[in-house]
Amino acid sequence: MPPLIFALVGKTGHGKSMTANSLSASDHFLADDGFESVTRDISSLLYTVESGQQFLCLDMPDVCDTRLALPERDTRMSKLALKAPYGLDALAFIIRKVRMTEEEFTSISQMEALFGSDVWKHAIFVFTHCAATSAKLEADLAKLGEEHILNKAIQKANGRA
Ligand SMILES: Nc1nc2c(ncn2[C@@H]2O[C@H](COP(=O)(O)OP(=O)(O)O)[C@@H](O)[C@H]2O)c(=O)[nH]1
Ligand SMILES: [Mg+2]
Repeated sequence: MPPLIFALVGKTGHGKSMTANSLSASDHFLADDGFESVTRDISSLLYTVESGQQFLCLDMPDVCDTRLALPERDTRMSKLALKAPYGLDALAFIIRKVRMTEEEFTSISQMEALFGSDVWKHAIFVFTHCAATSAKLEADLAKLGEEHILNKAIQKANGRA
């Protein structure tokens, strides 16, 4: 069975590396609050779960940082193409729940521009810094309203949050 390939995207400090460690049951990915740890490269790890299925996890630097010059954002995306030349099976959007800003929402809409309109078919939304139950998370999302960019994106992703 070929490995399933997925990438973690989202803003720096929102918990991509920590989620990558949890999923792979490793401490391979450097999870840190320190600014120095901010990396421009993709960290990757191939791991096998109990069923024997292999996963290739790609921990991405922020590709939606609007402060970055376009060539740097392109470089980050092209590094992904090198790591996964045949594309991704899934894309996990890591969102720090306690700090959902407008910029965060804008970066969700940018995903379609970066990864194409099919992106939602492969998207999974992961909320970090979220001690609440899933019912509370659902209630908080509902408060944003159906037309909210985040709820529309989750809807397009078939509710995978
Ligand atoms: N309390 C809490 N801390 C988290 C969670 N996810 C990440 N962190 C912490 O937030 C900081 C940034 O996480 P990191 O994975 O490095 O973020 P990245 O820049 O997106 O890779 C680290 O100090 C993590 O330990 C979470 O769900 N809850
Ligand atoms: Mg990281």
